[in-house]
Amino acid sequence: MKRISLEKKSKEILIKNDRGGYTVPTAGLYPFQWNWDTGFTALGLIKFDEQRAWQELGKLFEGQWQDGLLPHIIFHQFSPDYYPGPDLWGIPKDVFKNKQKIHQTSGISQPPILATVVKIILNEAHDKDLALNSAQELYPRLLAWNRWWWRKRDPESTGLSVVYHPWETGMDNSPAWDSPLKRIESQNNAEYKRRDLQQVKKSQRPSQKDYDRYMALLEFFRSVKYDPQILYEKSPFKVIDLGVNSLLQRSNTDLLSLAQLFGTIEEQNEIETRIRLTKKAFQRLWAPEFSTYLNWDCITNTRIEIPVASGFLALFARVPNENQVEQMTNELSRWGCLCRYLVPSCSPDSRYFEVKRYWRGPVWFIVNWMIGEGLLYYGQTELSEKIRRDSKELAEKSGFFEYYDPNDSSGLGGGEFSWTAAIYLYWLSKKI
Ligand code: 9WN
Repeated sequence: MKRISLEKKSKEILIKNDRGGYTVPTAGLYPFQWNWDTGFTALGLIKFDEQRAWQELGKLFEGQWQDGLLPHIIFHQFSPDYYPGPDLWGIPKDVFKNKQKIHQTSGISQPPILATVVKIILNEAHDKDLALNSAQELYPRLLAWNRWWWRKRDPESTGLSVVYHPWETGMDNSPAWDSPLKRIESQNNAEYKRRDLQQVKKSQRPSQKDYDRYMALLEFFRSVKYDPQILYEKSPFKVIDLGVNSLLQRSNTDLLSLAQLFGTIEEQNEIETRIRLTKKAFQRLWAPEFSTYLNWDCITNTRIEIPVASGFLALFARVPNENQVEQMTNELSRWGCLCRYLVPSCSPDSRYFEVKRYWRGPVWFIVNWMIGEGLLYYGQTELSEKIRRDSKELAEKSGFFEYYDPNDSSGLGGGEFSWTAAIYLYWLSKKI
C-alpha cells in the first residue's frame, strides 16, 4: 500500500468507527468507548479534526465517578456483541458524578494516558482558544482521576498504585499476570458465553481459564460494591503494574504543566510531591540482572520475574537514570535481534513468548509509540527510529490491525483498529 493511501485509510477508519462523539476501538469486537483507547484515538483525530478530538475526551469523562475513578469502559449504548456488558458490572447508581443522567460503566480503570494527551493536543492545536477552553474544562477532572490513583489505589502513600484486574493494566493476558491469576478460584462457568471468539481466532485471544478468572474477579468486585477500602484489603489479585505506574507518572508531570496554567499553587505542590515520591519508589522495581523494571505481586510481596514490554515504558515516564537507560537500550536491542519487528510484548527468549497470542508476544502500536518517544527523549535516536520504521512497515504490509506477529508481520485480533490508525496518523505519517 502507498503512503498516501495509508493516510487516507487511517482517517477513514477513525471516521467509520465514530459512533457520534466517541470512537469504538473496532466494530463488532469492542462496541463501546474504552478509556486509554480514547486518549490514543484523540491523537489521531487532531490531525484532521481538533474539535472532534476534544469531544472524544469529554465524552469519556461523562462516565467519571464521584470519587474520581474513570472507568475502563463507558457503555454509551446497548450492544449484544460484547461480554461482559453493563448488567454484569452492576454498578451502584450513587457512584456517579452527574446523578441526573443514568450512566452505564465498568467498575475498574485503565492506564492513565489522558493528561499527557491533553497536554500534547494543547501544545499542537491550531485552534488555541478551543484548546485552552477545553483543557481548562478537563483539568479538574484529570486531577480528580490522578488523585484517585494516588489515594484510593495507594492509600499508604508508597508512590506506586495497585490494580485489581488484568483488564486494568490494558495488557490483559500478559504472562506477568499468570502466577497472580492462578490464585483466583474459578469454575468453568457454562452460564456465560464469550463473544470475542465469534470474531477472533481462539489462538489470538486469552485462554478460557483466564476468562473464568477475569469473571470471578468481577463477581468479587460486585459483591463488595466496589468499595475502595475493601478492595485494597481483600482483592485476591493485587499487583503493581509497570504500565499503569509509568503512564501515571508521565501524566503527573503533564498534569503539573496543566496545573501551572489552570490550577492553584497548592495543587502544583501536591502534584510535585507525588512525582518525587513515585520517582523514588520506582527504584524498587528496577532489576539490574534483567536490564529492565519488573512488575510486583502485592499478595506475595515479590517481583514477577518475567520481562515484558511494559518494563520499557519507564522511559516514557522519564524515570530511569542514564545508566539504566543504557542497559535498557542494550536489552531492547537484543530483543530486536531475536525477532523481526520491535517491540514484542514479551521478551522473545522467554518461555512464555507466543507470537500470535494477544499480550504474550505480538507488537502493539501504542506501546511502540510510547517506548519510541521515551527513547528519543533520552537521545537513543537509532533504536527509537528502528521502532518507528518497524511500525511503519507493519502498517504497510498488513494494514491497521489490533496487534501484529513480531516475526511474520501478520495482522492479528480486530481489524480497522482505531488506535493503530490514530498512532499511524500521529506518529508515523509525518517526517517520512
Ligand atoms: C478488555 C479495547 C481494549 C483495550 C485493551 C485490550 C482489550 C478488552 C478485551 O481491548 O481489552 O478491556 O475485551 O479484550 O487488551 O488494552 O483497551 O481496545
